Amino acid sequence: MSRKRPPHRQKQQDKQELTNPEPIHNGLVVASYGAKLDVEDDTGTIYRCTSRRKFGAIICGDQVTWQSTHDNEGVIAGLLPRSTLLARPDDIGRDKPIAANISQIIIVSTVKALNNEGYHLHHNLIDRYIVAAESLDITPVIVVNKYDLLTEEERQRLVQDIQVYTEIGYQVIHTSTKQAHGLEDLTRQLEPHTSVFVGESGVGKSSIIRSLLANTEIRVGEVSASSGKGKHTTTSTTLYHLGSGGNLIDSPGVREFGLSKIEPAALAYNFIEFRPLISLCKFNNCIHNAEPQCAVKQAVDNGAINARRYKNYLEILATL
Ligand SMILES: Nc1nc2c(ncn2[C@@H]2O[C@H](COP(=O)(O)OP(=O)(O)OP(=O)(O)O)[C@@H](O)[C@H]2O)c(=O)[nH]1
Ligand SMILES: [Mg+2]
Ligand SMILES: [Zn+2]
Repeated sequence: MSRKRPPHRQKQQDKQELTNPEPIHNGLVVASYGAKLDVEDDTGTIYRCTSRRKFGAIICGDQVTWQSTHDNEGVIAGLLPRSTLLARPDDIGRDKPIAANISQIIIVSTVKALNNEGYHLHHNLIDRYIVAAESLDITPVIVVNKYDLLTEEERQRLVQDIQVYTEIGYQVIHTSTKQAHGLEDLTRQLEPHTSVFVGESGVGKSSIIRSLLANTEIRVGEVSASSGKGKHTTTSTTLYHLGSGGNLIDSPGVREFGLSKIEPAALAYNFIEFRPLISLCKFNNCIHNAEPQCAVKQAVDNGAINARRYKNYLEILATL
């Protein structure tokens, strides 16, 4: 439900906008805190800007126009069209935008998420983010962090678990911020892009970004071993410039990632290894679930499609 502004106040505001004599600048949103935005101008100076309800949610990565009001403060004058928008449904099913104009999604994962205990790789979450990326027609990259914490046995298991992604054509990079492992490979992958880092809380998104931006101060969690307190979990989405080119967007960790806008019939298309088979199913409206003579299910049965990917497909299908 949206509350309408009383008409006289709206008029006043429009008049104010029309009469603001300040020049209009272009800017890039580098952080958003609800109605307050940090907007960077061409020279790299950041202005704290207020937005207006009529623009809807403006988020990290957005290109805007704005006008100065006071020193280092301003007001948003317009929102430029977006090339891409990553969003997720909030608790009540409304779309909550995460980042705009991204060209790559970095899915950060680890087998040692919270407390560094036990082997745990969240395949379902990885597959959901892959679907989100494919549905935006952008490439996901899978980063598995905290390599330093793994035993030899766990490393071998991880290679097996993650192999399916390299087989279907995705890049997988193993990283450690403690041993500076894999970070050069990752940097090369990031350079031409605006990349959003996503994944569970505690997997090391901010740590990786901090390692890549050695000179920029960003808040990263360190849990004190004695108290377990003092964890700096990321609470707002922030964009950073990579020295060698490219932008990195750090986002708060999630527990789950819901997919909102995907039609059940379109889901299979976002599992890239299913794509060549879709037209071979007997029924052209096949959703590869219970239909007879389904080419996708046949491929699962003969091992050409990974059974876990198919299981996650069915799980996601059930939520749409
Ligand atoms: N051993 C080890 N610990 C790591 C590594 N990377 C990050 N950590 C630790 O993991 C914890 C969480 O790291 P963060 O970078 O805050 O994780 P995050 O993904 O940004 O978490 P949220 O902001 O809550 O989403 C911190 O204590 C880091 O020091 C790594 O490669 N190896
Ligand atoms: Mg973080
Ligand atoms: Zn089918």
